[in-house]
Amino acid sequence: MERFESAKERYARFGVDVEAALKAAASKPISIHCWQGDDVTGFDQRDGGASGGIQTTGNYPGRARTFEELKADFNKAASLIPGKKRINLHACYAVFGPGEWVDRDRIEYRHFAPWVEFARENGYGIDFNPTCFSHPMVKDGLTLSSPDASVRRFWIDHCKATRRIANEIGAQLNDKVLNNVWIPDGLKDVPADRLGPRQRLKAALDEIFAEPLPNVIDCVESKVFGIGLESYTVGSNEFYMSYAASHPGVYNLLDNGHYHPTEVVSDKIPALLCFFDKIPLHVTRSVRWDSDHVVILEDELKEIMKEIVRNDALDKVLIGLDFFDASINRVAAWVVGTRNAQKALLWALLQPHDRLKALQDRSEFTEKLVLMEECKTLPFGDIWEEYCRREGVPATESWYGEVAQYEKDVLSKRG
Ligand code: RNT
Ligand code: ZN
Repeated sequence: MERFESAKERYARFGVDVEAALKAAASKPISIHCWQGDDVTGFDQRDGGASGGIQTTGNYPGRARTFEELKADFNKAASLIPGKKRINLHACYAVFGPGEWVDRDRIEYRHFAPWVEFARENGYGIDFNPTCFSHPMVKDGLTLSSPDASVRRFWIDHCKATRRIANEIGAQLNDKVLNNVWIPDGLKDVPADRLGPRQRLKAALDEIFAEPLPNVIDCVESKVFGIGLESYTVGSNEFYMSYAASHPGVYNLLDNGHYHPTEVVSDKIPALLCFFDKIPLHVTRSVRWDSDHVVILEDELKEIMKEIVRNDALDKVLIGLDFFDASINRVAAWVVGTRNAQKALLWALLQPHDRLKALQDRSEFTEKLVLMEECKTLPFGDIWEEYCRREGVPATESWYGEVAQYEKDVLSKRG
């Protein structure tokens, strides 16, 4: 407490209101992806496992295999993470009753009602995603852009079904639900036709988004390439950015693993803020490719959060996470990555943005640099620990003891 009070004073000297920062951090939801818990496997395919340009690597024991296990693991992780939480669900996590199964073009709200119950019990929001990968109807790496009309039909019907489900989830929780369309479509080798697949994708999206659904926030996620699809991606950045810009109500989701190595999402946020009232994010960490490593507290993550905070965009930028590592304890991976997103958010809330902006506008670049750098060594840790205490979660690395115990008691007993 003493350390917190003195840290608060040090920040106050820079004009930073620590109490306001703590409040803002605690009220900004982060959408935590359910798929870290089971390596993007889902419940609806017999031979589950990610395919379609994405890959999970590692075989750490204890993967969640059922709805019950995934819920338990999610709650364990959530109990060690401060802040407001949403669950980011994929359609392949449909919960079927005994002996029941329908394919993805036929799923309905009732297959997700158990998730809504879980969310309600725990005070979580929900976001949703069609699962256009890891399925036999992905033909030659293609879904919505396939030249085969029956393949396109299947995935269009799937995406339409997910929008209706998302809308009903929103109605049940009295909330808006983000529904994110990502497809793997691409080609391994030099294309003979780059335009045709994009025209087919555009027509498919028009059909998918035709039905107005008041509780859904629609978005599309671009990508630069996927494994096995190195030469061409149908849903490229330019394609989806233009699609979103010309289709009011459809937003462009930025995944920071989906751009060329020197492009940064932190710079894209203020560009899009000039044109869009919402920007959904997938926060991840790419090591040499879109590898979806666990999020760590690195400079670009802080920079992303700074752009959200200093542009007053906490209500406009929807923060979601997208990483999956099967080489370490999956519950710990969730906790590390999400605590880091929370840390970066709080850190950004504690920077003297107004002073720094004024210095930039007066071209006082030397002082701006000095101030920015001095702020980096303010006693952030003392504020973070107080934030965790107020949120009722462990303030230090002691949380790992709880995960280690859970591994011993629960995870290690899974076959
Ligand atoms: C893939 C995209 C996509 C997926 C999830 C599982 O490159 O990032 O968002 O990771 O939908
Ligand atoms: Zn993503």
